[in-house]
Amino acid sequence: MTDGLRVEIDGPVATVTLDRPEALNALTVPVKVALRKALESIDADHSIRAVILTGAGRAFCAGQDLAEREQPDAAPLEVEVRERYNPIIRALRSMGQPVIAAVNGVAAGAGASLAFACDLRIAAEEARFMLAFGRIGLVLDSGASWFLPRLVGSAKAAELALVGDTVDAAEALRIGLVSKVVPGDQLMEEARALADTLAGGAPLANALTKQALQRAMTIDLDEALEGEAKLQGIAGRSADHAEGLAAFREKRRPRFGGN
Ligand code: T3D
Repeated sequence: MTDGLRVEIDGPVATVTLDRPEALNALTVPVKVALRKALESIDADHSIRAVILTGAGRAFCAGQDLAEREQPDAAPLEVEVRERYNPIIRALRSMGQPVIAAVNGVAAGAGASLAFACDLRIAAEEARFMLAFGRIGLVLDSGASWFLPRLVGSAKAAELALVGDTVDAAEALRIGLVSKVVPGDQLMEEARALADTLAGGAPLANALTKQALQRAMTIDLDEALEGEAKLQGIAGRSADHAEGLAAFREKRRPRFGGN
């Protein structure tokens, strides 16, 4: 536990909450350090099988804390991005568990990037996305330039990044930025139900599926086909696959052990 970040583990689901509601969960150095550590420690804990990332109060995350940025001892932007933001994005992508962004309110700047880096995004009706970088004379960072065209296509990505319009939840659903929109008071319940479904799946297969989907974004069909064959070989040798087959045969729910 750190000021500004809460991690709650309930059975196989970890909920990571950005928790500075008075500043719309803007990201300070201590929060970034704690978030990276939390993600790395969740990745190493094989009892955790799904993760929810959300924000306390009315915002998901307003991006970099701009008051901190103006402090005389703030690290140069390039250093901050390379050493503090990028490792968080890499941790989100490489962790074995699927990560759901439960976007409860505004996601701006690097806050939007955090949501984009998650495997799944569901949003409250009050949620909105803002590529706020340009408004303060900055460029996309924390993976936004990579994720956005892949999520919504290059034309829409250019419009969002350059014009900087705010995308409300309904539009986010329409353009494929989120996969579901629910009333705000149902968001965490929905996120938990989704996390439970993911947690009931085979952990190794989930981790390998994550790998396959990420790799597919940068390779051609032949490489993807070969990659799938290799990953299927690994999954096929797992005890979870044997358990899945046994459960099917015995007409019961599988009990995956994660190996
Ligand atoms: O290290 C680096 O700098 C590199 C990394 C850069 C990546 C980035 O994330 S750049 C983008 C940074 N974020 C922004 O530019 C967004 C700034 N915030 C806003 O534009 C607005 O707050 C929102 C549109 C997100 C929400 O507007 P609204 O009207 O709903 O709320 P508000 O009144 O503006 O904010 C409420 C409080 O949160 C307010 O504090 P106060 O006056 O009540 O004491 C406001 O100052 C604070 N707050 C909001 N965003 C930030 C923040 N405090 C610090 N940093 C913020 N980013």
